[in-house]
Amino acid sequence: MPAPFSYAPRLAGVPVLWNIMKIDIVSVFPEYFEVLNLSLLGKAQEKGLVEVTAHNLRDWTHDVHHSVDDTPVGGGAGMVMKPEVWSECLDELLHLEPTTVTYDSTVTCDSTADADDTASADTAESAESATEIAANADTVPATDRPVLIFPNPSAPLFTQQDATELSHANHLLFGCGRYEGYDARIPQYYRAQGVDVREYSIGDYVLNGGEVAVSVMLEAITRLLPGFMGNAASIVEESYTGENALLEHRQYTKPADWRGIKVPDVLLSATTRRSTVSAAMRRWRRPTSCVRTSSRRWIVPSLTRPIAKR
Ligand code: 6GU
Repeated sequence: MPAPFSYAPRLAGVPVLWNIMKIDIVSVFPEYFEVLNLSLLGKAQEKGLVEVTAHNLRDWTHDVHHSVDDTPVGGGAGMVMKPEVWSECLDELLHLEPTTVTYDSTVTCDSTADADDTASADTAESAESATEIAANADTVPATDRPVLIFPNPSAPLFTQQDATELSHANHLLFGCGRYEGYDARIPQYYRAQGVDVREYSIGDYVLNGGEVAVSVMLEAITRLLPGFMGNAASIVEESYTGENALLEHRQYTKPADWRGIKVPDVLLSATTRRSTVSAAMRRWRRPTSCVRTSSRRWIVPSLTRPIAKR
């Protein structure tokens, strides 16, 4: 029976066995990820919380030019990353044998419920149905299966909820696309093999490749691992986390009056000990968070939740 699945951050008192999270990154610029040895993620590697390996996709090529891309079928600008090179690499890292996928080409399906693609029924593009083979596999908690993640500007947005969910996985494998992207059959094939495949965008703008997006996702995921950050409460309280996922209220430190701008009185009078949040403070913070959230995001916060516990 699968373990109960929770979106709660790992730090919220959930008993966790000590697992090293294995992270593989595949890129044509693996040096880019040397930066991960610095700062907190470097410390997390030293502490044995995570093990990050950046691989060079070109190591899986066989031609003299080590080519990883080709011109797009159907025309268009730029180059598309070839499926053969990726599959040799991913098969090795995921310990899979190469197979041929059989599927019903009249049924269309994509894990990201891509309605545009499924609408064009008579094209090879519509043959997303291979994913159906693995449809049930998507209900298994991420923890037990490797998760293969492709950054893609056309994919659904990566959220804090995704970061929390992925922080429970034992093995993450990121595939960084470059050029105009990667052949769409790559995620399709690995879904059909039962791999938990995700495609995410980190925002509505275009980057040159997936490397920056992977760094962003990695930071969001790994800081949720138990023992990664000193202060567990700061993770539970911050923006996008928790039951109502509000943006955080404004923060102040001392002095109470700086260049004529004052800290709100309610916060000064409410301050007791560093870790204590009084009812008065909560009464000020929650409405300010609600106003911020509704004016800056397409989310209408619930005003019905009690503002403060007594
Ligand atoms: Cl995941 N990739 C690229 N190339 N550009 C992006 C992105 C990803 N997310 C936003 N822009």
